[in-house]
Amino acid sequence: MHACLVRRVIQRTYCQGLTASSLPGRNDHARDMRQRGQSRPHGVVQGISRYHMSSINNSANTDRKPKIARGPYSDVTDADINFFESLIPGRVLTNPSDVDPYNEDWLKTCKGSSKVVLRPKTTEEVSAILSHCNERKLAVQPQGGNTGLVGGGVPVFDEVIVSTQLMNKVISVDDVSGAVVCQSGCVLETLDNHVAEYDLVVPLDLGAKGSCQIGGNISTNAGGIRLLRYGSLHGSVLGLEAVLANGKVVDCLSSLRKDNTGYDVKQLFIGSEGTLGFITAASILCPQRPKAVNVALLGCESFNSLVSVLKTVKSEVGEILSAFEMMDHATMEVVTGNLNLTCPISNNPFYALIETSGSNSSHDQEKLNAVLEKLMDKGLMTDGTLATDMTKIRAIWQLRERGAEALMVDGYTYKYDFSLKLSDFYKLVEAVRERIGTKATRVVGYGHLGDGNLHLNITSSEFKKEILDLIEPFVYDWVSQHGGSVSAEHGLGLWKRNYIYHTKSRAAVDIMRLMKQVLDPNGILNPYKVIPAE
Ligand code: FAD
Ligand code: 2HG
Ligand code: ZN
Repeated sequence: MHACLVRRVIQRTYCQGLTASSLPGRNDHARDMRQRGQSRPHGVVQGISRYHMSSINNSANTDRKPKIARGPYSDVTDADINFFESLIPGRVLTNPSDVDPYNEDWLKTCKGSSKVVLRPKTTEEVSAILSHCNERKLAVQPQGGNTGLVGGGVPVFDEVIVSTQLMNKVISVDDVSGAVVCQSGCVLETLDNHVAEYDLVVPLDLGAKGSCQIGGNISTNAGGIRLLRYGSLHGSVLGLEAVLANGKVVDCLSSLRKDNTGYDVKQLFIGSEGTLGFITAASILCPQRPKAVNVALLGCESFNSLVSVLKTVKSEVGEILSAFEMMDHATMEVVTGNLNLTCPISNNPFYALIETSGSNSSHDQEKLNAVLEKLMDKGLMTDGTLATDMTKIRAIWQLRERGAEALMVDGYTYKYDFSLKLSDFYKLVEAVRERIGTKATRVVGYGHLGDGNLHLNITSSEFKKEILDLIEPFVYDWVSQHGGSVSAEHGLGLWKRNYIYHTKSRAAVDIMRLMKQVLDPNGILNPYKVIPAE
């Protein structure tokens, strides 16, 4: 039986009909389509938003909103609007229908009531805006692509929204060092398409790439599917320019690989979710774009087999491994059921999505095939397919990347993002499933297995307090007791800030408060987020 399955894997590989030369990378598809005049080839998120707006809930679920008192901030006056209009003429939105989309998060779990959106184009404009807001004590909501999943990118009350939407210039590309300098509002996918022209790749990739912006990515220290290969943005960001709450510009926009002149100040802004400064530009170290990409989708009978697959794959093809993702059966059900996607292999309790990126396609395929054969022989996988052509690679990736979108079709999503030891990873999903029983529509587990990052999601037709109470604080306590993190990659935002102590020590949070006090003494930047309530 195993030999037969191995043959199937190999057959599928060779059925793709690709020659050993020039196998396209996943994002080369984007470039090909752009060259054919389609500007947003797989801008998944914008597509999702439109679909979601028209066919699912149309407004944020406010039942869940934590009870927070508005801070001691001023109200926006006509004089403020006039000031902004004189500063950035034609780029001040006040019409409620224009402002509305900026008030609500992608998940439709929170909605603010801001009356104004400012769309600066330059660092100087951001500086003048913040300086004015600081003097007037107006609260500010920094916003990028508004794809954040923790309620951190939208106002809680009437914060002035400062959007980086129009700050989308690429400043320079050094194709030898790989240093790419750009404004913070560059959309991740657009930036990646741009650097592809220089045979470079942005070392970050995620399902929201069609909408999220590099400034938002850096502010959340987004992880995504390539962290396994290229590490976190704390390493890939070479330099940053940020504007402090008082309008002062902090220029750390270096493109040097090595710079040990004192504290690495830029790190403060990476992952601080807009609470310490407003990022206006970044220098990112972009590696050489891989020439050969292969993707395998495997089915496994147990979570333990999945972990053994990871171990084997790391040891056999670790040098070309670029992603190792997992999905459980419930995830496959939701993406195939709610989005009409097709799974190319038989039903299994667990699935592994393995991507390799290298420079020699026939060599990589040979190595990957050899591993798959080994996994079959050991009985660690029951079925699998290997894709080398772009269409099939895309189709397989969609099964994993469109999980968040598929869940939204159910109605309401309770979304969690944990770091856990692999020995605990899936036990939490099972514990939650048992606890919730039939009260929820589904409990699913997927994530970046190679990084120990579990995405646990529960859905119901609408928000139900009864379900939330079964989930929280249970999941946070469980993760804390098992030495995990309550936010692996999405940040704390509004929803998770009060669970910070489940992962961070009091002393560490005290330092966070001190840093906030020093850099933003009036607390105007992204209030009510990240730092826990006193
Ligand atoms: P926003 O949502 O606009 O903002 C996020 C936070 O950053 C807010 O706190 C905001 O105030 C702050 N901010 C934004 N811009 C600036 C700035 N210029 N200066 C200072 N602060 C700023 N996340 C992952 O980590 N990994 C994934 O794999 C992943 N996949 C996703 C898939 C989907 C379908 C979706 C919808 C989201 C996904 N996310 C993922 C979450 C989200 O895309 C990331 O957090 C992303 O980095 C947010 O970028 P954004 O531009 O949309 O930021
Ligand atoms: C992903 O990895 C994103 O797909 C979203 O981080 C996670 O939907 C989620 O819970
Ligand atoms: Zn993720």
